[in-house]
Amino acid sequence: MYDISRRVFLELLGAATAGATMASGKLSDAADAAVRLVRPRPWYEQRAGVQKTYSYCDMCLWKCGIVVSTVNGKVVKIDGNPADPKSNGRLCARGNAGVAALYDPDRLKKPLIRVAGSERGDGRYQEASWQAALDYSAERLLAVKQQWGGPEAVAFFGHGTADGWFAEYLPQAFGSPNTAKPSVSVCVGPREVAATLTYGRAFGGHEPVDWDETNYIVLIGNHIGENAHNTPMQQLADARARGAKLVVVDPRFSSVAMKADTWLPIKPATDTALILAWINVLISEKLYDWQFVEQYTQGFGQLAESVRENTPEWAAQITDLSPDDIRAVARGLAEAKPRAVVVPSRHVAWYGNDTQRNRAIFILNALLGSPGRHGGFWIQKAPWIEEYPHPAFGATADAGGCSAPGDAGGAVEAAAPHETRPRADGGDGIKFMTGSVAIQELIEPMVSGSPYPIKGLVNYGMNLFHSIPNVERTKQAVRNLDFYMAIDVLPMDHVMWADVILPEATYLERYDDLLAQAHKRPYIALREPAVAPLYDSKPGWWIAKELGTRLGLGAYFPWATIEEYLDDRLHTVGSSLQGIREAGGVLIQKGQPYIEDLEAAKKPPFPTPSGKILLYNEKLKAAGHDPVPRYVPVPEPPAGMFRLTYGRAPMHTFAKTQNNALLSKVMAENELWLNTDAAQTLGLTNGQYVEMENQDGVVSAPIRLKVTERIRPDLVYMVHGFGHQTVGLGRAHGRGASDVSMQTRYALDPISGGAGLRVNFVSVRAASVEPVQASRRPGKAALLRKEASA
Ligand code: MGD
Ligand code: MGD
Ligand code: SF4
Repeated sequence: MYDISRRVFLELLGAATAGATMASGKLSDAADAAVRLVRPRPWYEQRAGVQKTYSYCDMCLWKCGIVVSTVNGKVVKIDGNPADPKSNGRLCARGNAGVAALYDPDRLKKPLIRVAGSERGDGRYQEASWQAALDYSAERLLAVKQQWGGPEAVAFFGHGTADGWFAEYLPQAFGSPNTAKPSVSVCVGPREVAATLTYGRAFGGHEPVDWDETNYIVLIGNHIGENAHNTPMQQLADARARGAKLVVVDPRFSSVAMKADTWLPIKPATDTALILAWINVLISEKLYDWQFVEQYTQGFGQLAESVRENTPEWAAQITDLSPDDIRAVARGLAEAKPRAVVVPSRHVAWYGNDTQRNRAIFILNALLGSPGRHGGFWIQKAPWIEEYPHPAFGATADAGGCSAPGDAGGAVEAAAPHETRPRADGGDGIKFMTGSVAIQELIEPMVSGSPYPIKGLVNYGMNLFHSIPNVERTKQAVRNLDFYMAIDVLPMDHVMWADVILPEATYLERYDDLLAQAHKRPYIALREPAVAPLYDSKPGWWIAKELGTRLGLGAYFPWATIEEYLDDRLHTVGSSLQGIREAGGVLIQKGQPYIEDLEAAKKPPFPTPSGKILLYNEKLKAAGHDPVPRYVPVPEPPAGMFRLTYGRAPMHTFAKTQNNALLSKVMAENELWLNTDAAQTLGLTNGQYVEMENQDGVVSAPIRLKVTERIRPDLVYMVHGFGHQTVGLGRAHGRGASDVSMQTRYALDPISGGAGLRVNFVSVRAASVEPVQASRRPGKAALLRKEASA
């Protein structure tokens, strides 16, 4: 079926192509629109009664805008929202596969309470009503608070859209500073601390790289394409199409390295030496942006003195790269400046010295004059929407009485004054990680009781046994808890250790808070349900409100419905729930998108004490750290062992999508990458199952071997997120191996609290046991029967 006749199409196309930009070989927008118009209408749009709902994707944390098509109460298709600045109407594989997350037959379906007398991890549960599960949870959390000296004895972990309720709002209302997300200390934390120590401001989760106008891009690690954040993938592709140069620094010939002009196969853990050598070339050859340096930086003299010896020849010996290649990239960057960026990576918790590596990157960019300039970094602006007004934290918590379920108002009683204990992650020692708590450092107080015991854990959508290093320590910590509660959608390994399991409705079945995004042009996006929650699942906001009310915190949830809450927030930007729907699910802030001219900026864009970029940082010096980054070697793999590294595959998100029916078809298990020569020495062949043994004698599950020239011989590489152990995950169980199970050690970054994960070493040998899934894999017919009966 076609939307318009062939004749109309030809007329339209003729008119459109007349103005087409044929020089570029592309059709004009009008022609492109005409082509789109006459495409056969997809099957799901040919049915009667297709309903469209606006939302944003939750298959990863990037949050692309989507339009969800529903027919007869069933979601049939998810498309990118063309009005959305992040998706631009396009989604990655995972975004498209959201339907299979909604209809996963293995989903958690009812609240569950662990059977009395069973051990954590036994997996023995009884179904409960929401009322019973929430009453019981609140009672146990209040008992922990009472028995262990206050609310700090309860930790709150969270990751995912509704983590604002569980890892920010609720803990603040409850009075616990021990609240953390894995996306900080096991991910981007060192980068953000480095940015603050250099530019006086965090870099920002939605990396403010001006891809649209840059002419020279350097990626360090950052494997865009495998790391499938939709917007940078599109922007990098466009930049390359425009002719921007691309350099990739990676010990592995990654997908993006294949697309690069230059691949620098660096020896792992030596990147700081390379960056210092680039700084050395810019300074010694006087190639830096001296006007920018003079006007916007301080400490140039000390920087120049500090890197004097860090020549390309010096770095070549450390990095295993050639001095000429190192010099060529520095000169290329200089030639393109200020439209040149050395992109700060996202997952940067690598070696425990990660803040200094990231500081070196920010300093290098400052020498190129790229911060706040076209083709460099733009300066993020906060979105213009206001928070929902709530009582001051700490003022309204009652002494622990439970309110009736659904009592939105809750009783506001006088707060019993409480001596707040400082956060338990050793935050005092990690001086510069202000605000965020190091998640892996909160495990220790659960094990040792020091500096004080943490005895309760509320976990919203955080993969406790797949995202934090030293899983055995985490299991020991969970065994020691008085109460552990998991709010999740799947029976993940850690979920099956909880005392209470609460099934959340998936993102396609619920409202969530508005996405208020500091983007190049700040914008607000709506998530609303496309279908009603399946089974007996409930949205996160509802669970937070009901639990909060039972904890005596009802005053913090004064709104009766989520629609009322969203509507009120939208009124602060002159819109409403209906208004944002009518606007296509997205409101984009009007006006100047970002600071174009640093000199015209009203406030100094670098809010350090002096208003200047700190090439030399006095505070670091005072705290006993290097004021200018220095290369510090980290331990090398012992003979016969390899450094264990890991990364992303475009069709999976962390450890949460391996059970997805569509995505597991594309990639059912991970592989271990090993260099061809190393494999030959070990007598191992491509495709066979192998196992790893790490420096502490821990042996991995069997994993298929990928023998390849695309990796240096001193490391192995695997995709993170496989090796699930719970049988409740019908597709993911027993598939591949888990990187985190081999990460029995991590290197704590003393500046940022980051957990460097690439400090584990493994030997590789033929697998001694059969892969579980291969030996019990059901036939296709059995799988179909299972799905049909679910
Ligand atoms: P990195 O760890 O920096 O991750 O993605 P990135 O920030 O890109 O990059 C992994 C790369 O580093 C690999 O290519 C590896 O070979 C290389 N590498 C290993 N050791 C070294 C070294 O010593 N030096 C150098 N230069 N390179 C090294 C993470 C990012 O991905 C994050 S943080 C999130 S939150 C998103 N998660 C995610 C996902 O789960 N799935 C998909 N498909 N995409 C994702 N995108 C994001
Ligand atoms: P996921 O595996 O995505 O990782 O850490 P996590 O966010 O903990 O776990 C998400 C959890 O949320 C799963 O239990 C999933 O079932 C659940 N979930 C999914 N959808 C929903 C929902 O709608 N509601 C609720 N309530 N739950 C839901 C990621 C973190 O891990 C990050 S950001 C990085 S960059 C690090 N990466 C990384 C690595 O690459 N290797 C190792 N070894 N560790 C790592 N840790 C860090
Ligand atoms: Fe969804 Fe992909 Fe966008 Fe992530 S990058 S939000 S998975 S479409």
